[in-house]
Amino acid sequence: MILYSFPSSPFGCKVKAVILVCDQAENITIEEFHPWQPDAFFRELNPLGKIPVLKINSKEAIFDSSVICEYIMDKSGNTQALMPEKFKSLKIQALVDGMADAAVSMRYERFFRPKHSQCDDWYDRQCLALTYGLHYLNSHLEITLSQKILFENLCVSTFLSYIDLRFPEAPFRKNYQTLYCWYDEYMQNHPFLESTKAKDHPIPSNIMRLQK
Ligand SMILES: N[C@@H](CCC(=O)N[C@@H](CS)C(=O)NCC(=O)O)C(=O)O
Repeated sequence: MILYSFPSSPFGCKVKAVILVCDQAENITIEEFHPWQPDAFFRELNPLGKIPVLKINSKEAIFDSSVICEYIMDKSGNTQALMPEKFKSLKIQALVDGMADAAVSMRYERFFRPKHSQCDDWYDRQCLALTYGLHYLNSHLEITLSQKILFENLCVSTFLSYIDLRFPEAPFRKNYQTLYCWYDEYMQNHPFLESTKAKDHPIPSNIMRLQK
């Protein structure tokens, strides 16, 4: 199987953590693909043009990250172990994916959109989703997260690595200390997850640029 992803993608990092924990690294090759590259072949796999995508055989590919994670957990027989309280896990995933949508959108707004057409109101609205989400996790930590290898914990840890990477100046570590203490302890307890952190990576030169 081939996973198309990019090292900085928070959604891709979540899938990579599940691949590792489910011991599937030998069965899945990771291919770097930036979603803003010319994409005729890629749209055949995912009409939405988004990463991550898991090509499971010569004809079939699955997306999005939530479906890919369930597919890997299911096929490797790990669903019950990683999601003993399935709807709790899925709720946290929905929250974190929504925050990741907001954070990626903020990044695109500032990085891909030309300065003169950037919209501060749009950016601020995405930032609200991100900060309310962080606040929710920070104040419900006892009932949402633990130090165990569970799907919801992997969703949050990989997402926070993306926030550290892309918003290093933001006051999130200062404002949500309970959450970040949990995160730092989690990474210390599970050093093998270091490789699942979001990483900066040179962007291919042939990506599409927004002109207007
Ligand atoms: N709901 C999707 C979101 C994936 C997503 O937004 N990926 C970003 C990269 S981190 C992307 O491919 N963006 C390209 C685009 O929006 O056109 C998932 O969970 O897989």
